Amino acid sequence: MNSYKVTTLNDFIILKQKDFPFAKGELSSLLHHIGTAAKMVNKKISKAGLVDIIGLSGDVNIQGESQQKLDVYADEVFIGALLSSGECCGIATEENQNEIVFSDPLAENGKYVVCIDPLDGSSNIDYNVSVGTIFSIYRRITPRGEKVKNEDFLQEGSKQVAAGYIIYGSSTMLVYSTGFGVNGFTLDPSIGEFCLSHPDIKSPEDGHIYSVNEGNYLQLPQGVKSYLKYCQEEDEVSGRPYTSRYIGSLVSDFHRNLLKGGVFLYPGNVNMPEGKLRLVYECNPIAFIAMQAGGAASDGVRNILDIQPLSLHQRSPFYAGSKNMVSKIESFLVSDQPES
Ligand code: AHM
Ligand code: MG
Repeated sequence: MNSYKVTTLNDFIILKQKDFPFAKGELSSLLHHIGTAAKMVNKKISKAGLVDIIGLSGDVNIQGESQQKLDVYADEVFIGALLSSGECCGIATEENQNEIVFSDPLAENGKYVVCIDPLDGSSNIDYNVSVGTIFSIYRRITPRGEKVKNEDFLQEGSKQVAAGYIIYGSSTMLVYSTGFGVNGFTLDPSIGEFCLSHPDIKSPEDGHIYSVNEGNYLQLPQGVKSYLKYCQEEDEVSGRPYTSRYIGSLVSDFHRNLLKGGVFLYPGNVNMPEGKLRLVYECNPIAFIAMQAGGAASDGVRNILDIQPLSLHQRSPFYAGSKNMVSKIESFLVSDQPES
């Protein structure tokens, strides 16, 4: 085999398009633009300690959280890239209260809407912790030629046409799925291309890692507390105690568990009954990837992808990763349900 054989993200997107005889290349173009924006954001992040870009921008986003300068930059880059793709008629981002409806004549006709968290985990960026971008692509509901509406962005996760994430880590990776498995691409900085490095990712059905912010322990539901005790108990057969790993950056925590086997938990707690993570920007795309890789994602009771979002910034308890581990958590949470 030729060791110089490389499949770039763009080669791969074109190759996959051939599997769909009626595809017109619109989704391919959209994914291509996301890849380009990711490279721009990556470049800026890699210089974060060198230029005056880390730290707060002074603005506060609609959820009352301080915006980092890089949040603002990433938000603008992804919006610009999607607008110029001509295939996207609107975008909802975690940094903006309302959806952004593109009024450019080309974009207005675009077939897709995108929901995106442009820079997740950015509160850690001053400390050189890995961060990520998380995205979802949906087919618009309103007819082409009309302006898209809020309901175009409030579709169940099961309607996602594609989803993925970019992890700006020790290397930068783009992982995505169009509903036919999951593939991962690593950015080769020497050629400036994402290259296929993790074809057809499959998540182990079981794992030995649990990832949760244990600082919230006292506020957690009893079922989650019992599950954590189960993870810590000794049992040779199932390989417990499990290992606890928590970076506090969803994409990084999820990505590690996806490859090694494990589960990520962000339960509701006394102070935040629905937890912290946003259904539309964070839970749905990560759940899509988890399931496409053979894993699972739940709010403790329901498959995340079956939840009808009611508002753009809605939060949801979130449990995602290896299939058997997610089922186990659900079995612990049954006892927390009020009797009917
Ligand atoms: P953000 O969207 O404001 O960056 O917050 C989301 C991040 C996730 O990446 C991470 O899983 C979680 O917040 C960590 O929260 P906590 O610090 O409460 O453990
Ligand atoms: Mg986020």
